[in-house]
Amino acid sequence: MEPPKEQHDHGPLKFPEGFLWGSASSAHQVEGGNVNSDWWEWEQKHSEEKRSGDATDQYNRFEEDITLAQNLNLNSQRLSIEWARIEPKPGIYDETAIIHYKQVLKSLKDKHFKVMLTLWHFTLPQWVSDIGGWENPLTGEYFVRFLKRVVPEIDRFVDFWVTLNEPGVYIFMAYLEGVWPPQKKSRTRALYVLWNLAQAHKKAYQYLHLRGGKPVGIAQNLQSYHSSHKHSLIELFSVYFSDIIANHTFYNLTGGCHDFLGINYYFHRRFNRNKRLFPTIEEAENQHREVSDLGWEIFPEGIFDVLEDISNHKPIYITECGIASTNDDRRTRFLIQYLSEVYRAIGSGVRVKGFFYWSLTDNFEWHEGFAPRFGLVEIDYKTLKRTIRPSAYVYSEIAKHNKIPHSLLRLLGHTIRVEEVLCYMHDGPKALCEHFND
Ligand code: IFM
Repeated sequence: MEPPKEQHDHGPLKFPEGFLWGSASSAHQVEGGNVNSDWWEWEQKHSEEKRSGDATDQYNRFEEDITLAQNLNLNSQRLSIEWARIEPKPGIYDETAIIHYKQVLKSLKDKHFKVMLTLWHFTLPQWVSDIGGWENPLTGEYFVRFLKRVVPEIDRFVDFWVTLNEPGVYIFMAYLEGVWPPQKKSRTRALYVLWNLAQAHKKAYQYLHLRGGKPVGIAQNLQSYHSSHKHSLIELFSVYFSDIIANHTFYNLTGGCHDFLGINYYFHRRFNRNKRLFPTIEEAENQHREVSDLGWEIFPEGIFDVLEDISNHKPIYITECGIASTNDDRRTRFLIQYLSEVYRAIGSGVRVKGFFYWSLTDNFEWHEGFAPRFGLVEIDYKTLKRTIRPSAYVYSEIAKHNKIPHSLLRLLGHTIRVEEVLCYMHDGPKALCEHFND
């Protein structure tokens, strides 16, 4: 009897027509010189390495960075404008800053990028922080006043609005961990801030949605949760409860005010009871799991899980996903693995429409300073010279062809070396196979 034929799926992972391939950044992390913000104030009280200073000087080098993104075949960009720059004093707007952002956005549109613009990405003008920041319900009013001043000037250059970036992470870092400004550790304040951010989003949504018909959403950090292999009831309960609190609360407070779901994916958490009364989250590093330079577990299946879980028939954009690593082979593997999982989610019916790698260049990683290297493009902080990392070419090829070649996936069983991937991309699978047979 003939043995059954082995089934092989040798096709490439072809993404839907019009898929957005981009990178994401935020103003404070790249621009430099954001002197009227609460973060700047915070940084001056910390050591040199924790100060954003000139950052990557993107404020002056935006043309160079936009050209880099264009040369890497990206068709979209997510960036933010800086409230503290535009409204450095209450009700006083800096025309030069507005003109600057118009130039940046126009340059993107001239090069045919789809533009996703974030309106608040963690930083506040110092004067807003002085009146209590997001603890004060007036901040939401001021935020919308700021939008009413700036949006009419720029909306012709924008395709998607992101009102708020990662409200949950902000609340956690600033009000529960007490690490980020205003460094207030208080659950009550955290709840006020949550409520005020939700109200601010709703008001901003109504204003933006009604005026231009461009889709409006938030960028929400979603975490994937699992229990340890023992699956005790209390572990399963922790998974369920954490998912509701971390992933769904903000959506529950702002239901109906999202034209799309923006998902930032970085974290996988595993609960383990391990003879204790209550389970705790395992440190991935101690479990010998692969982690980034920040100790964050590399868990590609997690992005599939959160996409499946959140999917509600609205279009979804991965507004951020990236890895801090000085090992570019690891970044290459990360990209192929995570994008394969995004593809799998699309195949199972989730409407993912785009992927924005965090980030185009290395940048200022908040209280971690400049050490974490997220960039497709390396920054030499002494000279501010940009150097394209090899992994960027892999991403670029995927973006250009709108697909992951199947033979790239075969590499996942091996220790990926980015040179081999590039050799494959330029000379075809034969060259790569030969390489492996060496
Ligand atoms: O750098 C941050 C960004 O500001 C928000 N999302 C996560 C990124 C990496 O930590």
